[in-house]
Amino acid sequence: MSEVVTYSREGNIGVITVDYPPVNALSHAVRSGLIAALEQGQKDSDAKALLLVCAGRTFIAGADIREFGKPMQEPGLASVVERYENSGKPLVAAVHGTALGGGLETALGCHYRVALSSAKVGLPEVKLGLLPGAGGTQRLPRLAGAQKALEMITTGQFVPAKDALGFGIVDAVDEGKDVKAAGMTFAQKVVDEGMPVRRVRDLTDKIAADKGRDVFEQFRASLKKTAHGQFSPFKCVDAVEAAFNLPFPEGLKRERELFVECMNSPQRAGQIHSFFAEREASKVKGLSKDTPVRDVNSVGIIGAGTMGGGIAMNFANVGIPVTIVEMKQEALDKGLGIIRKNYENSAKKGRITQKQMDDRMALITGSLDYDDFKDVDLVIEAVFENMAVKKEIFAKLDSICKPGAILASNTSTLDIDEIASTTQRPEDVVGMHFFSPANVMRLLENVRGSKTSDEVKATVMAVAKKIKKVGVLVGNCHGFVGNRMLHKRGIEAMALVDEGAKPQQVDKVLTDLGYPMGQFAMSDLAGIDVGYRISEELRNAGENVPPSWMDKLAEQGRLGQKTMAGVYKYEEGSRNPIPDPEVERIIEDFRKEQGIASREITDQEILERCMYVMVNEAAKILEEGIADRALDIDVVWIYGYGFPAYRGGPMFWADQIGLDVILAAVEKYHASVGGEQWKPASLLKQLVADGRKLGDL
Ligand code: T1G
Repeated sequence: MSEVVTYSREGNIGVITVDYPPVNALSHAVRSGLIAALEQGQKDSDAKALLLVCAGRTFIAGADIREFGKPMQEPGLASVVERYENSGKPLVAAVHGTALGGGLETALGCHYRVALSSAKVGLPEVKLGLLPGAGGTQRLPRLAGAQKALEMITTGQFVPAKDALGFGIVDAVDEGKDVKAAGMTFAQKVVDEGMPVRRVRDLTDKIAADKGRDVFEQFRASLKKTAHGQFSPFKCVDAVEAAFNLPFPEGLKRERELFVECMNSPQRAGQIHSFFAEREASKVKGLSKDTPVRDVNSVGIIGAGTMGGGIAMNFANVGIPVTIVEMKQEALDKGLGIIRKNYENSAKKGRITQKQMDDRMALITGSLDYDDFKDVDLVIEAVFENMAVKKEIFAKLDSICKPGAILASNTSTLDIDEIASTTQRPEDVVGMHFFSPANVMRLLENVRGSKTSDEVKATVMAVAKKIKKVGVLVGNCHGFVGNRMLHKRGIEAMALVDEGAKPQQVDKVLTDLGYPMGQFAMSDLAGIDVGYRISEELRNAGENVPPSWMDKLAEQGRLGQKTMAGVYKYEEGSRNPIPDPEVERIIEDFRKEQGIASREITDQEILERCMYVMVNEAAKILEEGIADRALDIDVVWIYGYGFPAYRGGPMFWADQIGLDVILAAVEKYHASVGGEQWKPASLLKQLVADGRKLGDL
């Protein structure tokens, strides 16, 4: 008998129990154990019905992703599910936690499903570049119909038990906390009432109702906008459509063909890398998992601007009280008003209830007095990027906050050690770099200073998890990891336009790669005045910052979306960037002023110069120890800048391109332009020489 799946009988119910921590994933051992336990249950003449239940935190959460890419060992999951569905005895699945992917598919192979009200179900394979490959695309529509099946399978959404009941996916919801008791009660009911073996594959009413509808074309059209460049979402639609066009056995075959196409796609490799990278990044290299973590039960925020307000919402959303301090009542009122507006918008869209909004607003207190920070566990400074101002603030915090309070800065580029130097507690000072909009973007770039203690590092990583962010711990340098690489890309993007490319050509190369928006559309979103002010400050400080056509835009008041004109123009109420001939004229005049003869520039050159310069900079970041692993950089770019998860992140993508190819290009550009920008990273050269990958780091 397998030790991960056991069979026992209680009364006249045979109980099949899966116990394979952490999430009962369907490893080979579990699949084999499921077959063995089913066979025992079939032979057990005293068992009049069978119950499938899981130990631990959740019902089966899916196929064992760690097995992907390795030779599949029989029995495959689809055959396990088929054996369960063909059981001569009624089979009940009792679901708790998250029944996902192959887990839900296994439950759909059973004849009845009961779920705890706290449970959720889903088919999130699409998030791994796959599709449900064990009958989910054929069975779910037979219970929930075409529309709901397509929604669930193309988005991978988790559906709460009560909704699943309404959709027909589960047959009963139990308000208790004991999933086995819930399962036993339902199984006993099946026996006592003589309820039949009811195979999902035989259900036809939902298929008949939706046959011939054009819902599939509608989904394909909408996916063209939302799943730009992705492969598996479209295959999901094809698979579900087969349930309506083919008999069940042929539909299963069609699902299998499409699943194999997805499994063989480079996008599957990228998405699974992203899945594990996100989890690995939360385990800081060299930081013991037993490092003590301080309690963070109250938070102070300095600055009620866009960032401060967004940061505050993250804490209120998880029930942590927040005090926001501003200098002036007017700024405070404005900031609190924006928070309220954000919550009202979410409530209007049904994302939160009015009560949730009221509870969250009640957790946020405005103040003009720093003394209100004296008892908080964590303070996050979110004022504008000026070192002198930040140093003054931290000196003040140091004198007010209690011992053990963590003092964090949301700075996006500035030196954490210099900020910490104004306090008597540098070990309690850290960077917590949120990404705008802070209540939406999932990345939290935690920046360790040279004196930041392990406890504080562990605490801010735990805070990231608590506020549902993806935390990455990085080292202290100008721009840390994300913005340091972005800065290099920005230099190349600007140079490419100087040399003859149009802004929209550069942006299209980046959006075709899968970014949600290009370099210049991003400038318009952030505001061109932000970069202009920084350049002017540097020039006034005597730095040599060359003039740029972007400055001309700022000087003409073309600041981006907020003035409906920047690099692009915008129609009233629209964020859609429209190329503007006026800007092309400004750029042409600038080229003439600078004596630049413009030339045709290929998309390939744009891709190489925008992306390879970042890969080279990332190699420098790794060799300097600013990032511990290549996967940390992948996570920063996926969750901070929208780099497509289906390409695995810039490091995973570079390994797929080939570091030798990238190094040759870097050396070519270095030969033509020289300087630091393209100086080949020693690490890159070493990896190529050793035949290793960035992913090996
Ligand atoms: N396989 C292997 N390991 C998994 C796993 C899986 N499916 N899911 C989670 N883990 C590990 C994870 O790496 C971590 O490990 C630990 O469990 C806790 O996870 C045929 C082909 C279930 C909602 O896509 O969404 O079925 O770091 O930190 O935040 O059609 O994990 O502790 O060593 O995420 O509480 C479909 C993926 C697979 C579900 C729990 N299923 N997992 O979240 O914990 S494809 C999925 C999740 C499939 C079939 C197809 C989440 C979770 P470690 P965690 P969590």
